[in-house]
Amino acid sequence: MASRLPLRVYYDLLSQPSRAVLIFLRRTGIPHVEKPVALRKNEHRSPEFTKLNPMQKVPVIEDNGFVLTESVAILKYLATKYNTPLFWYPQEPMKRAKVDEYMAWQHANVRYHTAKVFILEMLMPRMTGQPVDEMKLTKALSELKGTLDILESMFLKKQPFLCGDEITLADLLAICELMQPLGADRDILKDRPKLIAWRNRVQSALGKTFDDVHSFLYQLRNKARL
Ligand SMILES: N[C@@H](CCC(=O)N[C@@H](CS)C(=O)NCC(=O)O)C(=O)O
Repeated sequence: MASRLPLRVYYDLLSQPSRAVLIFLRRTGIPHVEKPVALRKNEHRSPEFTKLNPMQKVPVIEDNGFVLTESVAILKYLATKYNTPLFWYPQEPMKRAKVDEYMAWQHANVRYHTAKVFILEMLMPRMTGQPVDEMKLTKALSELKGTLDILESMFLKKQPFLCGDEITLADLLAICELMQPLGADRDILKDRPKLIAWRNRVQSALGKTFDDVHSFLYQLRNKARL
């Protein structure tokens, strides 16, 4: 019988969707091998990695020869293939549809707006040596406000997690995006008690894995404080 290769995950800890996939793998105990790909060293542009993912992005998984990109597809695949506890990605059609609804929405909303703030406040000044463009940052923060309002008024209107009473893949993807501006010491949930309470619930559901996977982001935050 042909031997099965262990599942490999290619990731960078500064990549929000990578962190979501890594947390899921560690938290659910799916056996895997972790392969860091340092974006800041351009390792994602190496011929070897480009062969694996011509889009030159992380995360990627390789499961016994099956290569998959895109965090949402990866998380759904892992939950289904490895029979993880049902609360992550429920089978009941309406519950599942609500998780899918969030995951379809988040790319152009939560991800887009939080990443923009992080890029303007942290990445651009580092890459160009120029100070933060305050006008652009103010605009990005005001656009982000609308997205945070929707999280509170729609997704968390009458339930503890984004899609119901238990944590799902939606919460996992969301928390990793919402944490990103913290790298520049900006807590975008500050002054939003409803979202802070949700973050606390998600963090305690994820346990130590959450802080482990965010360790690099915390280091950046600490440097930004100096
Ligand atoms: N839609 C993709 C996004 C992947 C993505 O944009 N990854 C970024 C890091 S967060 C990346 O690898 N960027 C490298 C580049 O674009 O050069 C997903 O959800 O997995």
